[in-house]
Amino acid sequence: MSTGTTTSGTADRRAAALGALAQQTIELPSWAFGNSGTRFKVFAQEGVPRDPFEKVADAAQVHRYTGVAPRVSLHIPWDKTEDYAKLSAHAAEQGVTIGAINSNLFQDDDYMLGSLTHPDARVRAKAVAHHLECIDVMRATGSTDLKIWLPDGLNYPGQDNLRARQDRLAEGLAEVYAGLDPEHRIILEYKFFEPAFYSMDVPDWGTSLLHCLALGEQAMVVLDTGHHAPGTNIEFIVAQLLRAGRLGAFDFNSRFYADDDLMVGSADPFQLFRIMHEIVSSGALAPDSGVNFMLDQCHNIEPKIPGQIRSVMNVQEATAKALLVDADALHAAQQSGDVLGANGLLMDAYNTDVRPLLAELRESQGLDADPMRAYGASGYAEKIKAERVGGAQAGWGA
Ligand code: RM4
Ligand code: MN
Repeated sequence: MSTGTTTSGTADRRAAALGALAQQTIELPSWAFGNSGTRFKVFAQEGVPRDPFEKVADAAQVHRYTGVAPRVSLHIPWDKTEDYAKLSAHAAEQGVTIGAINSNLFQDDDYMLGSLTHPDARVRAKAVAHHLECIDVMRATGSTDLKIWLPDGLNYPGQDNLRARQDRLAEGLAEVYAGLDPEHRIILEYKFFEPAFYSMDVPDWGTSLLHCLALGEQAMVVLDTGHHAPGTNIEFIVAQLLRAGRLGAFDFNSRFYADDDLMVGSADPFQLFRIMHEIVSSGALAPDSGVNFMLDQCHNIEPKIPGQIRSVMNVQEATAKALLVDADALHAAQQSGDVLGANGLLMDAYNTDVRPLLAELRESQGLDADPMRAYGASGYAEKIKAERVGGAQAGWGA
């Protein structure tokens, strides 16, 4: 225990943490339930969903055992369906709602040299039209976030004009923005490399933020934790975007090397804690803060539903630890220049075993203290393996 931390203060923080954790929500990606892999191989798993209805049903299982995952993001056209209102009603029956609608600009031959930044006006118009279609999906499903991740970029210096591409992008985004309803937002993601290797058109938070600022109040930045160069101080970016009032969402995942899309909190739980500390200490955990906490992951070799359950639990653990930071003592230590005291206070919270606290939270909500065990015992995995025979499994590109 660091000096300055009192026992009654600890009990108060624990109680406050339970209250805040009870309000936390995490959004799940529909594509996490389909087959995925690397560019070398997509491994098929038994029982994988064949359509968006089955993906939503699987996502609902994660919510059922964790109690904190009430929304599912869709990816269009991967989750294209005849009747989105029907999909939305199906989600409601399962106890979840439709979250962000993700556009897809990376699997059409027309987009080889770009989408919203393409030199050809015909291709740019097609990319804009795709987003307007996604906005229609939002209207039919009650979704409020249009998530744009742009694969656009250049492989070779001189391949296209860097500035002209930014101008085209600004124009295209403005057309999409004009199609939003008042309750809608554009959330614009950035990524430093891949699929383009010389220069991405939205490589970093600064570029995303500049476009959002130009668009207006309904445009916010998405921070995908896997989309930075190794060693990047992500919590600094979180702090900066929160200061600017433009942190719209997270795409949580873990990375060892690049955009690995591994389970959040598995590669670097301390980084996740530092991110959540910025969130908690700036009040951005509150349900009305405007920050949508989403997962963007693929479970290539592990079973998908338990992979999502584990991920949700990892986010909860990092959040709980961040909520246990003694903010007053930390502030005092920072003000007095107590370097080791301040660092010690943060580490005390990080090193706390919060699993009993989360077990208590779940039991108070009528859930099993151990969601992994409860899901395992439910028989759902066996049921979908037996039932989902035939048809085409959903997967990367399908
Ligand atoms: C991209 C990006 C997007 C996600 C796709 C599947 O790298 O992270 O958020 O929708 O992958
Ligand atoms: Mn992402």
